[in-house]
Parts: sequence; structure tokens; C-alpha cells
Amino acid sequence: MKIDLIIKNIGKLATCKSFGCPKSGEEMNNLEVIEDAYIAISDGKIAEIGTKNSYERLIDSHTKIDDANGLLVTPGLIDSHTHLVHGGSRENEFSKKISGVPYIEILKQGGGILSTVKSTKEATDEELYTKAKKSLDRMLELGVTTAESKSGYGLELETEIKQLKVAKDLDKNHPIDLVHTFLGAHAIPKNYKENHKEFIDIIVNEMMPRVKELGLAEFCDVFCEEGVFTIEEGEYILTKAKEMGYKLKIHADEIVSLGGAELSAKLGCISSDHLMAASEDGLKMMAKNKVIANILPATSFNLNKDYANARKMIELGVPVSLSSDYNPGSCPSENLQFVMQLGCLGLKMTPNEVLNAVTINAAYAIDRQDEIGSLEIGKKADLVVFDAPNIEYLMYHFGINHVNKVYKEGTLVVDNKGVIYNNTI
Ligand code: IZC
Ligand code: ZN
Repeated sequence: MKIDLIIKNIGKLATCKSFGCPKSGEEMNNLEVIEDAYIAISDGKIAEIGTKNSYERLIDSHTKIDDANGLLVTPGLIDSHTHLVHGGSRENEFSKKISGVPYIEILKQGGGILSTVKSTKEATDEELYTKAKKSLDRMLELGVTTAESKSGYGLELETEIKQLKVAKDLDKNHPIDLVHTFLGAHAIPKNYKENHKEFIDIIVNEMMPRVKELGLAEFCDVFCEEGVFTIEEGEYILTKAKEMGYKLKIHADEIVSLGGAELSAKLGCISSDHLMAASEDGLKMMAKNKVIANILPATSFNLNKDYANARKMIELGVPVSLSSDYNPGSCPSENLQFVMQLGCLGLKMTPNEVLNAVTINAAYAIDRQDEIGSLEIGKKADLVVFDAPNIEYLMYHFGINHVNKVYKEGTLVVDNKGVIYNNTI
């Protein structure tokens, strides 16, 4: 095997390797760290991991050698919940929000998600692409190498497809790999307020089959919340989605404890997201059915809400992942490192638990565990060199970007001058 690249002199290499399932319970705090390590890369994949200078025998005339200068290396970070592609922004609601008007109240007044729906409809494909690309560049600079991307700002077929197609194009043209989710059930349009059933029928009978037929989304998601979709409506939509071959996600128990955690376990969702108000019974059901609790602490921070009970989830054996929820309303930030810092400071998770939550468990949350999420032979060489001496330092020194370099499938895409990939990747 020809070795294309060796990254040598890695001070600490956190592999985040798991044993055939997402990490849960005490295993979440377990982390394999190899000192004085190297990684050999062939054809974009990890060919060998070893220590000291035993890589020397792998070098031939074509092998490039990069020096990690004794720094910390982790798998590329995975942001498993984003509303990446959208038009406009919502800073016009910011003063309302900080004066205490609840998120759902703003939506009820016709703002919130519905205001972004309007901006997304008005935006051209190019405008949506350019805006989302800027966000992806930011994510990449912060160490994210794979992200999930939801639709949900169309609430009618044409705009949902427009959003999903932009995400597909970005996946092709940007180093960050994207996983696509259809979230047609994100809000009830004003003209269906009194007739949810009619809107749900359009989602299920028109949008879902068409999106599937066009191959534009792998997952289907529903925003189950008081004033949005009920648990019964969510169950109906997700059951139909499952029949059509979608994998399932759910926005569950974010503000009110409606039974979203229970529903995610009943339907076999891959992840159940938010869960600030999840019941203990619901969490127990999730643990039993190995549904991943995808927690979004930057949303709690931004909405000034209680954090999800991550300690209880870990104690009950629910596998936990963390993600940004990047969106123009409840979390206008792409910063997954800040999310990691809040994982410790807000959710009281340990640095090891947090790192597992944004790597291997996040890979499980988007069904990519066989390709990414850990540094193991055969997986993609997606990795981050952090300007940090150890994992604790990443979470302790908060509010800054610790990235030194980012490699995507063995190609250097960020160095200490910022994003350096060229557009053809
Ligand atoms: O645009 O407010 N929570 N959906 C559910 C969102 C946040 C996105 C938004
Ligand atoms: Zn969301």
C-alpha cells in the first residue's frame, strides 16, 4: 500500500474508538489516548496508527510528512444537528427575545421559523448557497468535517426541494460532508393553522415521496412541541416516513414534556434531539432501545433555558451526542467548540464524555459510524490538530478556536492561517 501522508509527532492522539455501538454509561468517559503517535494515510483513509518513529519503514519517494509538533489530535468533529441552509437572519427579534418573550410566542406571532420561511422562499439558490457556504467555512475552521443539514424553511414542496438541492450541491463542492434530513414538519404555515390535517397530508402524500424519489434526504425529522406538531401528529408523520425508507430523527421535549422521548423509543428513531424537558420514563425507554440523546446546549444557552439533564441520561445508559443546532433563531452560532465547552460547563459532562459525544456518538447519530467518528484503520482520515496540550484544555480555555490544522480525507483543508482548500474539492 502506498502511503500518501504521515502525520508524525502527535503529542496525544485521542482515537475515540468504540466497540461496535455508541458509547453509553461509564464507557462515555472512556477514551483511548496514544502518546507520541503517528498516523499513516493512504487514499484518504487511515492505513496505520503507531508510535514514535516506527513509520520510517512506510516512507517512499511519494510520501509526504507533516509534523503535528507534539499537539493534540482528535477525529474530525461531527455536527449532527443543523438547520444550515436558510435565507435571512432574525436579529430583528433579538431585543424581544432578551426582554423575555418566549421562542414559541414569537413563532405564534408569525415570526420565528415562519419569518425564516419567508426569507428562504424569497432567496435565490445562489443566495442560499453563498450564505450556507460561509457557515460551512466557519464550521470547517472550527474543526467540523461532517455535518447534518435539515430542510424545513419551505413548508411547501418547491422551497423544501430548493433547500435540499442547495445542501446537495454544497456537499459536492465543500470539504465538509453533509447528511441530509427532510424537516417539512417544522412549523404549521399560517393558512393551515386551523387545519393541521390538511398540511400533514401534503407533507406525507406529496413532499415525502417526492423528496425520497429525488434522493434528496436520508432522514426525516419532526418538530414535536406545544403549538407546533403534537405527539400524535409526529407519530403519524414518522411512521409514514419509516414506511418510505427514511431513517428517523425527532425534535423532542425541547420546551414542554410532551412524550417525545417515549415516541422516539417506540418508533426506533436513530436520535432524539433537545430533550431539555424529557421525562425519566422516556429516557429509560431511550436507553433500552439505544436511541441517541442528541443534546444542543448552545440552544439552552441562547434561549436562557435550563440545560438538558445529561448526567441523568448517562446514568441511565442513554448514549449522548452533542451538536450545535445552528439556525437563525434559537442558535445563531456555528461554533461546535463552544458547544463542547457548554457540554462541560452547562451539562456537567466530563471532557472525555464531550469529545466522545461530538465524534463517535455523533457519527452514530447520523448513521456514519462505519466511516467516521473515530481514528481507526480503514476509516476516513478526517482529523483535527488542536493547539492544546490535552483534552481538558479544549473545554477549559473557552470561547476561542483551538484549531491548528484540519485534514479532510487526508487533505489539509485548514491551517493556522484559516481555510485553505480550493473550491474544486
Ligand atoms: O429557525 O427557529 N427549534 N427549529 C426548532 C428551530 C429551532 C429553528 C428555527
Ligand atoms: Zn433543530
